[in-house]
Amino acid sequence: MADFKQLAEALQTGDMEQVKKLTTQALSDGLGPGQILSEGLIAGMNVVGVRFKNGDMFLPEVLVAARAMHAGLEVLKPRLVETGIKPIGKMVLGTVKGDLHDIGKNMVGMMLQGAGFEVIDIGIDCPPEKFVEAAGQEGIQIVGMSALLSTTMQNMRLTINALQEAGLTKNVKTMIGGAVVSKKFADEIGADGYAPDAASAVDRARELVRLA
Ligand code: B1M
Repeated sequence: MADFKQLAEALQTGDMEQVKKLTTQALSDGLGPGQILSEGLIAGMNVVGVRFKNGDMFLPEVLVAARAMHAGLEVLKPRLVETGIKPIGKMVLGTVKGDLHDIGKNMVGMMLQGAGFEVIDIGIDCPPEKFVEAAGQEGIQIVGMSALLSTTMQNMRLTINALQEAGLTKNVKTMIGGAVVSKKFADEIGADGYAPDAASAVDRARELVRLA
């Protein structure tokens, strides 16, 4: 019989093969994909998020755990689609114009997906109009922006202005993050949320979905 504790532990240690095996086994034992997702994969990823936030786990380990999470999600995906489990929120995520850094953004995206969000990743070096186009899609509740350079952080302001001009900020909340930005900067440019790391980004996104 599938063991969720074992699955969550395999995820935390980034054992991709074991995660795939235990996820497949759980499905063939007749367990629901939603339960496997929440009690196995997300439970494991939540621990990773907390340990990373507390400094007990480092970036390479988080990336390996995130890769294992993806492997498990790939196994579950067809069954999740069949059962029609609704994502808890839908968001767009990208690195702003002029900025090519994406490691942090990808981590944030994976953590959000792990927490049950549908994430539309629009990539790096995204001009405001690309964010506007993506944010106009059906059901988008949050637009997430990442920036790592002091020269590109101002493009977050331009993106928020563009979203406002397009009339999208009534229904869509904005969230920013990245090493160069802060809560103070978020307030200054009118962003609805700021998160200093991937685990906090999940908490903030949960709050923003309630407001959207
Ligand atoms: Co660049 N780089 N880089 N770089 N790079 C930094 C950012 C820098 C601090 C290094 C330094 O000088 N000490 C510096 C920026 C200085 C500044 O502006 N204040 C810098 C520079 C100057 C540059 C270039 C200009 C260098 C050059 O060419 N002269 C150039 C610019 C290219 C461009 O973007 N146009 C450049 C290029 C690169 C590489 C391509 C070589 C590579 C990026 C590879 C890639 O991303 N695919 C790179 C890297 C790797 C770094 C460092 C070493 C590491 C960044 C990283 O991935 N951190 C970085 C120095 C450093 O940070 N120690 C540096 C790990 C990652 C997990 O953290 O991205 O902060 P982070 O994400 C965190 C949080 O910030 C938060 O959650 C994440 C997980 O906890 N977060 C969000 C991020 N996005 C979020 C969004 C959210 C919420 C939270 O909501 C939507």
